[in-house]
Amino acid sequence: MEESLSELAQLTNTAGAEVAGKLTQRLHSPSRTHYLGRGKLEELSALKGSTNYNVAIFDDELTPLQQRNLEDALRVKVIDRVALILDIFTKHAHTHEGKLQVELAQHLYLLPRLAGQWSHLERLGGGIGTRGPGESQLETDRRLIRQKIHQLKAQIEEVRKHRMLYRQQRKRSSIPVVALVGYTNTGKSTLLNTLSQAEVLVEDKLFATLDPTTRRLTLPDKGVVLLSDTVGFIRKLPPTVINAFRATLEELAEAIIILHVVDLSSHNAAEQCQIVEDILGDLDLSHKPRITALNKIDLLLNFSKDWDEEEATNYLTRMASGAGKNMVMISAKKGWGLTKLLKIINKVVTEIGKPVFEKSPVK
Ligand SMILES: Nc1nc2c(ncn2[C@@H]2O[C@H](COP(=O)(O)OP(=O)(O)OP(=O)(O)O)[C@@H](O)[C@H]2O)c(=O)[nH]1
Ligand SMILES: [Mg+2]
Repeated sequence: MEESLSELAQLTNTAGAEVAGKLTQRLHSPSRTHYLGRGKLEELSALKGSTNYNVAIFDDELTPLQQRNLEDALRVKVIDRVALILDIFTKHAHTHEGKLQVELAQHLYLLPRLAGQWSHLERLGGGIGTRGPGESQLETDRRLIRQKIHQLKAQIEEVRKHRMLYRQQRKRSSIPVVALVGYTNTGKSTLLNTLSQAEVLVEDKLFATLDPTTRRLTLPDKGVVLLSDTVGFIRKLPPTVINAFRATLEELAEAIIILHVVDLSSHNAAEQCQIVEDILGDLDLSHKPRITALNKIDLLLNFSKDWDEEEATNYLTRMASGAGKNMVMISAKKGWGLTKLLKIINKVVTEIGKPVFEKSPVK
């Protein structure tokens, strides 16, 4: 929970807000009506006096009922983790495709939530034989949103077709694609930059990259592969949101190798790996040949910390497994371990099939 919350704080900063404080509660299950228990809710409300917060962000998906009740009780804007992530997505989407996908994700998120927005008006309408203004408004809103979703899907379908053509072209030129995947902020774009001297935006922010970028990479045996960078993964991202990014994620399906970038300096590295594994499984990509790059090893050398036995053992076990097959420790920032990484990519490409020697004209 602590880790999830500190990640939520990072997301909050990335979205441009400042964390005024945090509050947690151990509950058997969240309250159906208010998410928090009554005492906690009062505590949170009282905190407004000392911290002056004007938004409350919850680390779980809230139901429309919970959100509305919380807003009534706290008199501030209440959002949940998914809404926060969508907000960041909106800020970071730059291409036509990226924007369409984010807009679709937002509308898919909004649709089931609309139900709550007008129900207080419905209550006022009495509901017996009368169609309150709220209800018809709700129907209109729902219809508009469904129409919009329909439109966006059609537009994204166009983009997909275009991409498919482009992919077919690439296939004909038979340049293998290596796809970078990993938890957000692990250093995928940095690695792409260092390896290809490309200028992809690198930021110490979550979801710096939303739009896929592809660069050409020459291997030690002079073979050529395309290295593609795409959206990072994160915990608690609902399937509807992941689905909205299908066009982008389809790039992964075409890759012959998945290059998984892990932030080894993160104390959550193991859990982040598991989340990435799960999402790869959902996307039906678990079977793809895999290379694991354990990144940010430069940070491991100088961070001091009071280790306890369990932490130390877990950590060292993780490091030791780095000696395994197709796994390499790197520092994308410092350029460490990249020769070995390129050798491994070369080896796996050769194992899979024909290495490509000719330099074909590719964007
Ligand atoms: N010290 C150190 N920092 C690194 C290394 N690789 C990346 N970083 C830093 O980690 C942060 C995130 O790097 P990005 O390359 O943007 O990460 P990403 O995986 O592309 O992140 P998203 O696009 O947000 O999913 C940046 O501040 C980088 O400078 C490394 O090897 N060592
Ligand atoms: Mg990136």
